[in-house]
Amino acid sequence: MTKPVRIAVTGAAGNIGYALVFRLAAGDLLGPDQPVVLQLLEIPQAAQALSGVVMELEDGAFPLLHDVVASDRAEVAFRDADLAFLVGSRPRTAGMERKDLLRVNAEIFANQGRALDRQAARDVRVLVVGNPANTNALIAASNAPSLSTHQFSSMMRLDHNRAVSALARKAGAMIRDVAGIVVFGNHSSTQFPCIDHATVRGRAALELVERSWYEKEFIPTIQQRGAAVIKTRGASSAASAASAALDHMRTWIRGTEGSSWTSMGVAADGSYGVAPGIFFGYPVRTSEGSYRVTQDLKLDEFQRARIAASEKELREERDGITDLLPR
Ligand code: NAX
Repeated sequence: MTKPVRIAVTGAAGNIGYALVFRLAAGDLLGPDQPVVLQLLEIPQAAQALSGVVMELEDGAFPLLHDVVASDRAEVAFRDADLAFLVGSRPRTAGMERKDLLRVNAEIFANQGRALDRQAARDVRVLVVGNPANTNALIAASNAPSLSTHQFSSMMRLDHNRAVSALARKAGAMIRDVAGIVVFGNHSSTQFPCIDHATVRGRAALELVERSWYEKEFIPTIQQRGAAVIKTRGASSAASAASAALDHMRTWIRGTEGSSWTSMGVAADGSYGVAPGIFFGYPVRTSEGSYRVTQDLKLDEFQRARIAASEKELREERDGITDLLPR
């Protein structure tokens, strides 16, 4: 039998975790011939809820689900993990400042980085979803010195998918007709969803939609989409976030196939004028678990200003947690 792939999911009893684990068990990430072991991490207060998720996974009778491990210890959940989805984090509670939230979550991701360093498969691929995702990815990677920073990434794919879908709807096209979108920067309201290089059925997107729609409607709508979902649904994005997490990991493993690039939060390397030291949403091409920042895009003043604004925010986030960055 094919050796199962070990997939760790943190925050597995939360909203996104609950949407994600059943799709992983059903083979939506690795296909119908690849068995999986799910290694689920929760905090002790959510242990009972996690037991309920495990019961439902059993009741799903998923042929590909070889085993399920449930734990409140990162060392157990990350043991020999080939892939890790770091979803679990603390939500903001009443009276909590953004910087307090950053701090609480920074400590979680520092611990999880250390546990991955000790326990995970040496070629593990780690996707950070829990917010602030880019800075949490930086912290986890920095606390895992025996792994490469290139084994860590943060999720911009939900923003990317939102942008692709909004452009397709505006242009009266199908999702598959849209290429060349990138979401630069932070997974926050400073992000820059860029269609300057996008095409729809091979034609430049900006020949099909008005510039004013792009600047005044599209960009703010994508930046604020998470808040709009909360307002409308009464709960934050969960199924679409889980779906984007699968898309992100699948593209990373399988590759972008020469077509276009995707958006991933990865270690800044000077590309597009963003100095190292933060995780930044970039256009990347992927192949078999590696990625390369696409260098081909020409930036004008409009694009550069938006990239700089998001970079500034990420540097400020970093300034709040520098003591948790050992390398
Ligand atoms: P929930 O609050 O429903 O679930 C989070 C779960 O994580 C809870 O069950 C909690 O017990 C668990 N948890 C907390 N600390 C933990 C720890 N130290 N180890 C393991 N588990 C822990 O949130 P949910 O809606 O699932 O969202 C999860 C995270 O994704 C949040 O930080 C959220 O802001 C973030 N998001 C990121 C997105 C992105 O595009 N990068 C989009 C969606 C989402 O907003």
